[in-house]
Amino acid sequence: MKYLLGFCLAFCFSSVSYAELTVSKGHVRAVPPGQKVSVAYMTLTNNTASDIVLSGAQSPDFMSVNLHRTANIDGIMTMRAQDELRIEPSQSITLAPGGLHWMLMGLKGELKITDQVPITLIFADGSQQQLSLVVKALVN
Ligand SMILES: [Cu+2]
Repeated sequence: MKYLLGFCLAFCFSSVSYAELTVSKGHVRAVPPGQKVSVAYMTLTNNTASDIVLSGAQSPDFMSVNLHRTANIDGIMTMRAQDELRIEPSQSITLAPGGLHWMLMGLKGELKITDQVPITLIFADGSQQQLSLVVKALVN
């Protein structure tokens, strides 16, 4: 938390976009050695008076980061890729097990509990927001 605060103090006020979207409860799920796929969860809150549209994300620790939505279709749990995520003014959207999540594919190293994973959120207007998410065990 100290690290995140320091990061925020250093960078949050250099660009308006950093204060517009609050990211809380962000974490990446730890995976057993050899497993190359994980997920990231977080709560996104729009503090502005206009819509914020997320169009993707990337991380140096993974080959790809994609937004997915888990859905129960005719009794079968499936994941559908989402092209974008629109967050309306004052709205909070929670990415959590059973719903929206960042699908992290192609893990390049290892994910150990308490590690920090850098993730860059990419918005439809081309702006970006840097995050550092802590790695947690399977449970929330
Ligand atoms: Cu997924």
